[in-house]
Amino acid sequence: MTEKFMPPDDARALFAYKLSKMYEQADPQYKKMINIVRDVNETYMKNHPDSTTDTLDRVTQERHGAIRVATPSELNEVADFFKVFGMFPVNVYDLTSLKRDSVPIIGTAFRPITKEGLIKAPFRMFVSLLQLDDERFFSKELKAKAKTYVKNRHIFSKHARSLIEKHKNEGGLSKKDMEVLIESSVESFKLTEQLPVELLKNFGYLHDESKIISKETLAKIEKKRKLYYVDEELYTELIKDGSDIAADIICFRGTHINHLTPRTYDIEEVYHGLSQEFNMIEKIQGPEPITSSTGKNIVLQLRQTSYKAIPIPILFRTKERKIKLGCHKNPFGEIEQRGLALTEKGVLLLKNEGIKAFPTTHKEIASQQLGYYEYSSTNKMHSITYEDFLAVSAAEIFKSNLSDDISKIKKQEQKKYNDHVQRFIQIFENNGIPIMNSHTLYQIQQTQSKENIN
Ligand code: OOG
Ligand code: NI
Repeated sequence: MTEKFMPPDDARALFAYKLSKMYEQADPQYKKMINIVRDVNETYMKNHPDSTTDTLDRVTQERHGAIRVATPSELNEVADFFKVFGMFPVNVYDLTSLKRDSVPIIGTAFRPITKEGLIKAPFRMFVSLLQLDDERFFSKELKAKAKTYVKNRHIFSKHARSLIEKHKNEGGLSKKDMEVLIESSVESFKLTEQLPVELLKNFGYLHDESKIISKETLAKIEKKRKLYYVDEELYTELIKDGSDIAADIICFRGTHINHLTPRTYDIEEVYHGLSQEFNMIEKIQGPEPITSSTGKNIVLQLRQTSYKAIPIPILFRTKERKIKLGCHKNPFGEIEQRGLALTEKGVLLLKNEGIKAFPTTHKEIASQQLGYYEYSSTNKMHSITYEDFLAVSAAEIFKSNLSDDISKIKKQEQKKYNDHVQRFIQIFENNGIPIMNSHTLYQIQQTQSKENIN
Protein backbone atom coordinates (compact mmCIF):
# COMPACT_ATOMS: atom_id res chain seq x y z
CA MET A 1 0.00 0.00 0.00
CA THR A 2 1.36 3.42 -0.81
CA GLU A 3 1.08 6.02 1.89
CA LYS A 4 -1.41 8.81 1.37
CA PHE A 5 0.92 11.46 2.77
CA MET A 6 4.68 11.74 2.52
CA PRO A 7 6.16 11.47 6.05
CA PRO A 8 7.50 14.88 7.19
CA ASP A 9 10.93 13.40 8.05
CA ASP A 10 11.34 12.17 4.46
CA ALA A 11 10.13 15.48 3.11
CA ARG A 12 12.61 17.37 5.30
CA ALA A 13 15.49 15.17 4.14
CA LEU A 14 14.60 15.83 0.51
CA PHE A 15 14.16 19.56 1.12
CA ALA A 16 17.55 19.84 2.85
CA TYR A 17 19.22 17.92 0.03
CA LYS A 18 17.69 20.10 -2.72
CA LEU A 19 18.52 23.25 -0.80
CA SER A 20 22.12 22.18 -0.49
CA LYS A 21 22.29 21.52 -4.26
CA MET A 22 20.91 24.99 -4.97
CA TYR A 23 23.31 26.54 -2.48
CA GLU A 24 26.35 25.03 -4.20
CA GLN A 25 25.55 27.35 -7.11
CA ALA A 26 24.85 30.36 -4.91
CA ASP A 27 28.05 30.31 -2.88
CA PRO A 28 31.17 29.48 -4.88
CA GLN A 29 33.11 28.68 -1.67
CA TYR A 30 30.54 26.29 -0.18
CA LYS A 31 31.69 23.02 -1.80
CA LYS A 32 35.28 23.60 -0.83
CA MET A 33 34.25 24.16 2.77
CA ILE A 34 32.11 21.01 2.79
CA ASN A 35 35.07 18.95 1.58
CA ILE A 36 37.34 20.30 4.30
CA VAL A 37 34.69 19.57 6.96
CA ARG A 38 34.11 16.03 5.67
CA ASP A 39 37.83 15.22 5.74
CA VAL A 40 38.21 16.55 9.28
CA ASN A 41 35.17 14.59 10.48
CA GLU A 42 36.33 11.34 8.93
CA THR A 43 39.78 11.62 10.43
CA TYR A 44 38.29 12.51 13.80
CA MET A 45 35.99 9.51 13.77
CA LYS A 46 38.87 7.19 12.84
CA ASN A 47 40.90 8.44 15.78
CA HIS A 48 38.03 8.64 18.30
CA PRO A 49 35.61 5.86 17.37
CA ASP A 50 33.51 5.92 20.56
CA SER A 51 33.83 9.47 21.67
CA THR A 52 30.67 11.04 20.31
CA THR A 53 26.98 10.55 20.82
CA ASP A 54 26.05 11.34 17.23
CA THR A 55 27.08 9.10 14.34
CA LEU A 56 29.26 10.14 11.40
CA ASP A 57 26.21 9.57 9.21
CA ARG A 58 24.09 12.11 11.00
CA VAL A 59 26.89 14.62 11.37
CA THR A 60 27.90 14.37 7.70
CA GLN A 61 24.46 15.27 6.40
CA GLU A 62 23.59 17.73 9.15
CA ARG A 63 23.02 21.37 8.16
CA HIS A 64 21.38 24.50 9.42
CA GLY A 65 20.38 27.40 7.24
CA ALA A 66 19.29 30.95 7.98
CA ILE A 67 16.76 33.29 6.45
CA ARG A 68 15.56 36.77 7.42
CA VAL A 69 12.06 38.18 6.98
CA ALA A 70 10.59 41.66 7.13
CA THR A 71 7.07 41.39 8.57
CA PRO A 72 4.91 39.27 10.88
CA SER A 73 2.92 38.14 7.87
CA GLU A 74 6.08 36.81 6.20
CA LEU A 75 6.98 35.10 9.46
CA ASN A 76 3.60 33.35 9.53
CA GLU A 77 4.06 32.19 5.96
CA VAL A 78 7.40 30.70 6.92
CA ALA A 79 6.06 29.05 10.10
CA ASP A 80 3.25 27.36 8.13
CA PHE A 81 5.79 26.21 5.57
CA PHE A 82 8.17 24.61 8.08
CA LYS A 83 5.32 22.83 9.79
CA VAL A 84 4.87 20.82 6.59
CA PHE A 85 8.40 19.50 7.16
CA GLY A 86 8.00 18.70 10.85
CA MET A 87 9.96 21.77 11.93
CA PHE A 88 8.72 23.85 14.86
CA PRO A 89 9.93 27.09 16.44
CA VAL A 90 12.16 26.55 19.49
CA ASN A 91 13.51 29.37 21.69
CA VAL A 92 13.59 33.13 21.16
CA TYR A 93 16.86 34.89 20.37
CA ASP A 94 16.71 38.60 21.10
CA LEU A 95 19.66 40.28 19.41
CA THR A 96 18.39 43.83 19.92
CA SER A 97 19.59 44.28 23.47
CA LEU A 98 22.96 42.57 23.86
CA LYS A 99 25.80 44.11 25.87
CA ARG A 100 27.65 44.88 22.66
CA ASP A 101 26.94 44.77 18.95
CA SER A 102 23.16 44.59 19.05
CA VAL A 103 21.34 44.15 15.74
CA PRO A 104 17.67 44.88 14.91
CA ILE A 105 16.73 41.20 14.96
CA ILE A 106 14.64 38.81 17.01
CA GLY A 107 14.83 35.23 15.85
CA THR A 108 13.83 31.66 16.53
CA ALA A 109 14.93 28.34 15.06
CA PHE A 110 12.65 25.89 13.30
CA ARG A 111 13.71 22.33 13.92
CA PRO A 112 12.54 18.76 14.44
CA ILE A 113 11.57 18.32 18.08
CA THR A 114 11.97 14.57 18.53
CA LYS A 115 15.14 12.56 18.84
CA GLU A 116 14.04 10.29 15.98
CA GLY A 117 13.32 13.29 13.77
CA LEU A 118 16.75 14.76 14.46
CA ILE A 119 18.46 11.50 13.60
CA LYS A 120 16.48 10.90 10.40
CA ALA A 121 16.85 14.36 8.93
CA PRO A 122 18.89 16.76 11.06
CA PHE A 123 17.99 20.07 9.48
CA ARG A 124 17.10 23.36 11.11
CA MET A 125 16.57 26.93 10.05
CA PHE A 126 17.40 30.08 12.00
CA VAL A 127 14.69 32.61 11.13
CA SER A 128 15.11 36.30 11.89
CA LEU A 129 12.44 38.97 11.98
CA LEU A 130 13.67 42.51 11.29
CA GLN A 131 12.64 44.89 14.08
CA LEU A 132 11.49 47.86 12.00
CA ASP A 133 9.47 49.25 14.91
CA ASP A 134 12.53 49.55 17.12
CA GLU A 135 13.23 53.26 17.04
CA ARG A 136 16.71 52.76 18.40
CA PHE A 137 17.58 51.47 14.92
CA PHE A 138 15.14 53.13 12.51
CA SER A 139 13.64 56.57 12.19
CA LYS A 140 9.86 56.82 11.69
CA GLU A 141 10.33 57.90 8.06
CA LEU A 142 12.69 55.10 7.11
CA LYS A 143 10.50 52.54 8.84
CA ALA A 144 7.45 53.75 6.93
CA LYS A 145 9.31 53.64 3.62
CA ALA A 146 10.60 50.11 4.25
CA LYS A 147 7.19 48.85 5.36
CA THR A 148 5.50 50.23 2.27
CA TYR A 149 8.12 48.60 0.08
CA VAL A 150 7.46 45.08 1.40
CA LYS A 151 3.74 45.45 2.06
CA ASN A 152 2.54 43.08 -0.63
CA ARG A 153 5.53 40.82 -0.69
CA HIS A 154 5.30 37.06 -0.25
CA ILE A 155 8.01 34.56 0.56
CA PHE A 156 6.58 31.74 -1.56
CA SER A 157 4.90 31.53 -4.95
CA LYS A 158 1.12 31.44 -5.23
CA HIS A 159 1.16 27.76 -6.04
CA ALA A 160 3.46 26.94 -3.12
CA ARG A 161 1.15 28.87 -0.80
CA SER A 162 -1.83 26.91 -2.04
CA LEU A 163 -0.01 23.67 -1.23
CA ILE A 164 0.85 24.92 2.27
CA GLU A 165 -2.85 25.74 2.70
CA LYS A 166 -3.78 22.28 1.48
CA HIS A 167 -1.45 20.79 4.09
CA LYS A 168 -3.20 22.88 6.74
CA ASN A 169 -6.62 21.62 5.68
CA GLU A 170 -5.81 17.98 5.03
CA GLY A 171 -3.05 17.33 7.54
CA GLY A 172 -0.46 16.22 5.00
CA LEU A 173 0.68 16.27 1.37
CA SER A 174 1.19 13.53 -1.19
CA LYS A 175 4.71 12.80 -2.42
CA LYS A 176 3.91 14.54 -5.70
CA ASP A 177 2.60 17.71 -4.02
CA MET A 178 5.56 17.68 -1.67
CA GLU A 179 8.04 17.53 -4.54
CA VAL A 180 6.37 20.46 -6.24
CA LEU A 181 6.41 22.47 -3.00
CA ILE A 182 10.08 21.70 -2.43
CA GLU A 183 11.09 22.68 -5.93
CA SER A 184 9.18 25.93 -5.77
CA SER A 185 10.38 26.88 -2.28
CA VAL A 186 14.03 26.16 -3.04
CA GLU A 187 13.63 28.62 -5.90
CA SER A 188 12.20 31.17 -3.43
CA PHE A 189 15.22 30.78 -1.14
CA LYS A 190 17.63 31.96 -3.85
CA LEU A 191 19.09 35.42 -3.43
CA THR A 192 18.37 36.52 -7.00
CA GLU A 193 18.55 34.94 -10.39
CA GLN A 194 22.16 34.41 -11.22
CA LEU A 195 23.25 37.08 -13.61
CA PRO A 196 24.04 35.84 -17.10
CA VAL A 197 27.72 35.42 -17.83
CA GLU A 198 27.43 37.53 -20.98
CA LEU A 199 26.42 40.46 -18.85
CA LEU A 200 29.23 40.00 -16.41
CA LYS A 201 31.72 39.61 -19.24
CA ASN A 202 30.56 42.89 -20.73
CA PHE A 203 31.26 44.62 -17.50
CA GLY A 204 34.52 42.99 -16.68
CA TYR A 205 33.35 41.18 -13.56
CA LEU A 206 33.59 42.22 -10.76
CA HIS A 207 31.10 45.00 -10.46
CA ASP A 208 32.21 48.41 -11.46
CA GLU A 209 29.45 50.22 -9.66
CA SER A 210 29.39 53.15 -12.03
CA LYS A 211 28.45 51.04 -15.04
CA ILE A 212 25.03 51.70 -16.47
CA ILE A 213 23.70 48.93 -18.67
CA SER A 214 22.18 49.94 -21.98
CA LYS A 215 18.52 49.28 -22.74
CA GLU A 216 19.49 47.14 -25.72
CA THR A 217 21.69 44.81 -23.68
CA LEU A 218 18.99 44.43 -21.06
CA ALA A 219 16.28 43.75 -23.61
CA LYS A 220 18.40 41.00 -25.12
CA ILE A 221 18.95 39.30 -21.78
CA GLU A 222 15.41 39.76 -20.51
CA LYS A 223 14.18 37.82 -23.52
CA LYS A 224 15.90 34.80 -22.04
CA ARG A 225 15.31 35.28 -18.33
CA LYS A 226 13.65 37.50 -15.77
CA LEU A 227 15.98 39.88 -14.01
CA TYR A 228 15.56 41.34 -10.55
CA TYR A 229 16.35 44.98 -9.86
CA VAL A 230 17.20 46.39 -6.45
CA ASP A 231 15.96 49.90 -5.65
CA GLU A 232 19.25 51.75 -5.33
CA GLU A 233 17.90 54.70 -3.39
CA LEU A 234 16.23 52.63 -0.69
CA TYR A 235 19.18 50.24 -0.47
CA THR A 236 21.61 53.10 0.01
CA GLU A 237 19.43 54.84 2.55
CA LEU A 238 18.92 51.68 4.59
CA ILE A 239 22.63 50.98 4.71
CA LYS A 240 23.44 54.55 5.64
CA ASP A 241 20.73 55.36 8.17
CA GLY A 242 19.37 51.99 9.27
CA SER A 243 21.47 48.88 9.06
CA ASP A 244 23.11 46.65 6.46
CA ILE A 245 20.84 43.89 7.67
CA ALA A 246 17.75 45.90 6.83
CA ALA A 247 18.96 46.46 3.26
CA ASP A 248 19.53 42.72 2.89
CA ILE A 249 16.05 41.94 4.18
CA ILE A 250 13.97 44.68 2.55
CA CYS A 251 15.46 45.19 -0.89
CA PHE A 252 15.27 41.73 -2.45
CA ARG A 253 12.55 39.57 -3.97
CA GLY A 254 11.52 37.82 -0.78
CA THR A 255 13.90 36.09 1.54
CA HIS A 256 17.10 34.19 0.78
CA ILE A 257 19.28 31.58 2.42
CA ASN A 258 22.33 33.43 3.66
CA HIS A 259 24.36 30.47 4.87
CA LEU A 260 24.11 26.69 5.10
CA THR A 261 26.18 25.34 7.93
CA PRO A 262 27.70 21.88 8.17
CA ARG A 263 28.52 20.35 11.53
CA THR A 264 31.99 19.19 12.56
CA TYR A 265 33.45 17.16 15.39
CA ASP A 266 36.52 19.40 15.50
CA ILE A 267 35.96 23.07 14.86
CA GLU A 268 39.54 24.13 15.72
CA GLU A 269 40.87 21.89 12.97
CA VAL A 270 38.35 23.17 10.41
CA TYR A 271 38.98 26.78 11.42
CA HIS A 272 42.67 26.19 10.83
CA GLY A 273 42.01 24.52 7.46
CA LEU A 274 39.69 27.28 6.26
CA SER A 275 41.97 30.10 7.43
CA GLN A 276 44.49 29.20 4.73
CA GLU A 277 42.12 30.30 1.98
CA PHE A 278 39.03 31.97 3.41
CA ASN A 279 38.49 35.35 5.00
CA MET A 280 37.38 34.21 8.46
CA ILE A 281 35.74 36.19 11.25
CA GLU A 282 38.10 36.86 14.10
CA LYS A 283 37.53 33.74 16.19
CA ILE A 284 35.42 30.79 17.19
CA GLN A 285 32.22 31.85 18.99
CA GLY A 286 30.61 30.13 21.95
CA PRO A 287 31.93 28.73 25.23
CA GLU A 288 35.49 27.38 25.41
CA PRO A 289 35.49 23.60 25.86
CA ILE A 290 36.27 22.07 29.26
CA THR A 291 39.64 20.37 29.38
CA SER A 292 38.84 17.20 31.22
CA SER A 293 41.19 15.26 33.48
CA THR A 294 41.14 12.37 30.99
CA GLY A 295 42.56 14.69 28.33
CA LYS A 296 39.35 14.67 26.30
CA ASN A 297 37.66 18.01 25.82
CA ILE A 298 34.03 18.47 26.76
CA VAL A 299 32.27 20.83 24.35
CA LEU A 300 29.38 22.76 25.87
CA GLN A 301 26.36 23.84 23.81
CA LEU A 302 27.61 25.24 20.54
CA ARG A 303 30.81 26.57 18.99
CA GLN A 304 30.57 28.38 15.65
CA THR A 305 32.69 30.34 13.27
CA SER A 306 32.27 31.74 9.78
CA TYR A 307 33.94 33.09 6.68
CA LYS A 308 32.92 36.43 5.34
CA ALA A 309 30.81 36.86 2.26
CA ILE A 310 32.40 37.68 -1.05
CA PRO A 311 30.35 40.32 -2.87
CA ILE A 312 28.05 38.96 -5.54
CA PRO A 313 26.91 40.99 -8.57
CA ILE A 314 23.37 42.40 -8.52
CA LEU A 315 21.44 44.91 -10.61
CA PHE A 316 20.35 48.25 -9.22
CA ARG A 317 17.54 50.43 -10.55
CA THR A 318 18.62 54.03 -10.09
CA LYS A 319 16.39 56.97 -9.23
CA GLU A 320 16.41 57.89 -12.93
CA ARG A 321 15.19 54.35 -13.68
CA LYS A 322 18.46 53.33 -15.25
CA ILE A 323 19.88 49.88 -14.59
CA LYS A 324 23.40 49.47 -13.32
CA LEU A 325 25.63 46.73 -12.06
CA GLY A 326 26.41 46.68 -8.35
CA CYS A 327 27.23 44.20 -5.64
CA HIS A 328 25.87 42.82 -2.40
CA LYS A 329 27.75 41.01 0.37
CA ASN A 330 25.85 37.78 0.83
CA PRO A 331 25.97 34.79 1.24
CA PHE A 332 28.65 33.80 3.72
CA GLY A 333 29.67 30.45 5.21
CA GLU A 334 29.58 29.03 8.70
CA ILE A 335 30.62 25.85 10.53
CA GLU A 336 29.63 24.57 13.92
CA GLN A 337 30.47 22.01 16.56
CA ARG A 338 27.71 20.82 18.87
CA GLY A 339 28.24 19.70 22.44
CA LEU A 340 26.43 19.04 25.69
CA ALA A 341 23.03 20.67 26.29
CA LEU A 342 23.22 22.57 29.59
CA THR A 343 20.39 22.68 32.11
CA GLU A 344 19.10 26.06 33.28
CA LYS A 345 21.41 25.68 36.26
CA GLY A 346 24.33 24.99 33.92
CA VAL A 347 23.50 28.00 31.73
CA LEU A 348 23.45 30.26 34.80
CA LEU A 349 26.74 28.90 36.09
CA LEU A 350 28.37 29.48 32.71
CA LYS A 351 27.00 33.01 32.56
CA ASN A 352 27.91 34.02 36.09
CA GLU A 353 31.12 32.16 36.81
CA GLY A 354 32.38 30.96 33.46
CA ILE A 355 33.83 27.71 32.25
CA LYS A 356 36.36 27.38 35.09
CA ALA A 357 33.54 26.76 37.57
CA PHE A 358 32.54 23.53 35.80
CA PRO A 359 33.60 20.08 36.96
CA THR A 360 35.82 18.29 34.47
CA THR A 361 34.02 14.97 34.03
CA HIS A 362 30.60 14.10 32.59
CA LYS A 363 29.83 12.15 35.75
CA GLU A 364 30.28 15.21 37.94
CA ILE A 365 28.48 17.53 35.50
CA ALA A 366 25.54 15.13 35.54
CA SER A 367 25.48 14.70 39.30
CA GLN A 368 25.48 18.46 39.83
CA GLN A 369 22.65 18.66 37.25
CA LEU A 370 24.48 21.10 35.02
CA GLY A 371 23.89 19.17 31.80
CA TYR A 372 21.29 16.84 30.25
CA TYR A 373 22.05 13.14 29.87
CA GLU A 374 20.41 10.00 28.58
CA TYR A 375 20.74 6.81 30.58
CA SER A 376 20.65 3.25 29.34
CA SER A 377 20.12 -0.09 31.04
CA THR A 378 23.78 -1.02 30.96
CA ASN A 379 24.38 1.78 33.41
CA LYS A 380 25.84 3.92 30.69
CA MET A 381 25.14 7.57 30.15
CA HIS A 382 25.41 9.74 27.07
CA SER A 383 25.41 13.49 26.88
CA ILE A 384 22.39 14.98 25.12
CA THR A 385 23.47 17.14 22.19
CA TYR A 386 22.54 20.83 22.17
CA GLU A 387 20.24 21.33 19.16
CA ASP A 388 19.72 25.09 19.46
CA PHE A 389 21.53 28.41 19.06
CA LEU A 390 23.12 31.17 21.16
CA ALA A 391 22.09 34.82 20.87
CA VAL A 392 25.56 36.32 21.37
CA SER A 393 27.16 33.99 18.81
CA ALA A 394 24.33 34.67 16.36
CA ALA A 395 24.96 38.42 16.58
CA GLU A 396 28.65 37.83 15.78
CA ILE A 397 27.73 35.56 12.86
CA PHE A 398 25.55 38.36 11.48
CA LYS A 399 28.74 40.34 10.96
CA SER A 400 29.86 37.95 8.25
CA ASN A 401 28.07 39.94 5.62
CA LEU A 402 27.96 43.35 7.22
CA SER A 403 30.40 46.11 7.75
CA ASP A 404 32.41 45.58 10.94
CA ASP A 405 30.80 48.43 12.78
CA ILE A 406 27.37 46.85 12.94
CA SER A 407 25.82 48.59 15.86
CA LYS A 408 24.46 51.93 14.84
CA ILE A 409 22.54 52.52 18.04
CA LYS A 410 23.55 55.83 19.45
CA LYS A 411 24.55 55.66 23.11
CA GLN A 412 21.92 58.07 24.35
CA GLU A 413 19.23 55.94 22.72
CA GLN A 414 20.01 52.80 24.64
CA LYS A 415 16.85 52.98 26.69
CA LYS A 416 15.37 49.62 27.52
CA TYR A 417 12.91 48.21 25.09
CA ASN A 418 10.51 45.69 26.52
CA ASP A 419 7.50 44.49 24.67
CA HIS A 420 9.13 43.50 21.37
CA VAL A 421 9.95 39.96 22.54
CA GLN A 422 6.41 39.54 23.79
CA ARG A 423 5.08 40.76 20.44
CA PHE A 424 7.31 38.28 18.64
CA ILE A 425 5.98 35.41 20.75
CA GLN A 426 2.43 36.60 20.15
CA ILE A 427 2.78 36.36 16.36
CA PHE A 428 3.32 32.61 16.76
CA GLU A 429 0.57 32.18 19.34
CA ASN A 430 -1.92 33.88 17.05
CA ASN A 431 -0.93 31.55 14.23
CA GLY A 432 -1.42 28.47 16.40
CA ILE A 433 2.26 27.43 16.28
CA PRO A 434 3.57 28.47 19.71
CA ILE A 435 7.33 28.74 20.31
CA MET A 436 8.72 25.96 22.50
CA ASN A 437 11.38 26.14 25.15
CA SER A 438 14.29 23.79 24.49
CA HIS A 439 14.74 22.98 28.20
CA THR A 440 11.37 21.26 28.13
CA LEU A 441 12.49 19.11 25.18
CA TYR A 442 15.83 18.10 26.74
CA GLN A 443 14.14 17.39 30.07
CA ILE A 444 11.64 15.07 28.39
CA GLN A 445 14.44 13.22 26.59
CA GLN A 446 16.35 12.75 29.85
CA THR A 447 13.30 11.63 31.85
CA GLN A 448 12.14 9.19 29.17
CA SER A 449 15.52 7.49 29.05
CA LYS A 450 15.38 6.96 32.80
CA GLU A 451 11.84 5.61 32.61
CA ASN A 452 12.86 3.15 29.91
CA ILE A 453 15.36 1.54 32.28
CA ASN A 454 12.74 0.77 34.90
C1 OOG B 1 21.53 34.38 11.19
C2 OOG B 1 22.68 34.34 12.15
C3 OOG B 1 22.45 33.33 13.25
C4 OOG B 1 23.65 31.17 13.87
O1 OOG B 1 24.12 30.10 13.48
O2 OOG B 1 23.82 31.59 15.01
C5 OOG B 1 22.86 31.95 12.90
C6 OOG B 1 21.74 35.28 10.01
O3 OOG B 1 22.86 35.74 9.73
O4 OOG B 1 20.73 35.54 9.35
O5 OOG B 1 22.61 31.44 11.85
NI1 NI C 1 24.12 29.99 11.41
